[in-house]
Amino acid sequence: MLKNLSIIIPARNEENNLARIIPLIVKKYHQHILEIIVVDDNSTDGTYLSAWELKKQYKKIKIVRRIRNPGVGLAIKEGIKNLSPKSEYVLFMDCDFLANVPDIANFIKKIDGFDGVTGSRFMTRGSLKNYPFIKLIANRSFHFLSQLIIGIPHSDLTNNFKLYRKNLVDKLYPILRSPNFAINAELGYYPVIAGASIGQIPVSWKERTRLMGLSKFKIFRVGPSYFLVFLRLIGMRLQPARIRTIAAHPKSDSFPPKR
Ligand SMILES: Nc1nc2c(ncn2[C@@H]2O[C@H](COP(=O)(O)OP(=O)(O)OP(=O)(O)O)[C@@H](O)[C@H]2O)c(=O)[nH]1
Ligand SMILES: [Mg+2]
Repeated sequence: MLKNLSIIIPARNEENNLARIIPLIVKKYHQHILEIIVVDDNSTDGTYLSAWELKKQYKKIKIVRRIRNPGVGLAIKEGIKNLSPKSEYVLFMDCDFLANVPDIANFIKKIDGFDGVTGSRFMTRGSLKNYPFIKLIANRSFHFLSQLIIGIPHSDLTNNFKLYRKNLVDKLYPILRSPNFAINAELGYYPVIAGASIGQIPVSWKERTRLMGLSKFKIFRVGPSYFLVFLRLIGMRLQPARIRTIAAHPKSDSFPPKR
């Protein structure tokens, strides 16, 4: 059975979603979970207090609070930095993935034989409900161009729903640069370009409702960061040795990870 699973959840103004998603996750997966790392970014609602309330009941919660420079990329990096040395697997997911909690079982089933598994909304049996049109165009263009220019066939690497072996996460950590949502593209694409084996499972995606709070994703603000990631990907493809060198981690000497 898969054990020592760490879950990293970035949370900014997610008071209500956090209080709903944590009990759902713990109820179904407690035997796999080592820790749930909630990274709050100086939320202006009760997210931080809500996390502490939850911790009274669910001891495996680890709360990380960032005070300055909010940014989901910085928050995810902070989450990685706080992983327990016992951790063997890391699940990345958003606070509003309430309907996706059952998918975690499919990630766990699939990871055997892979370095990581990503959740795809665009493969057969994956689905999207009310996905904003502009986001759809941007997402599909990114994947189309990365397939055309860089030769990466995966259908959805930018979704923050991924289960990776900790070994792989350790190697990625030093090369993650985006302070914002573009970190999701870095986390998805770098392992593939570096030659790690990444499986996909279909997942669904539902636009958050008003009751679930406001979206923090602002496409025009983060667009340039995705473009930078794309340029970095081209650089890595042209000089494959670069990612191997960059990805070298003091604790390990090879990439992709040995199992
Ligand atoms: N810690 C931290 N978390 C953030 C920040 N911005 C967003 N998040 C979290 O990142 C996750 C994704 O943010 P969302 O607003 O759901 O963005 P999205 O999924 O692209 O778009 P919608 O679902 O339509 O809102 C959620 O768990 C947010 O709470 C931030 O600045 N800091
Ligand atoms: Mg969301």
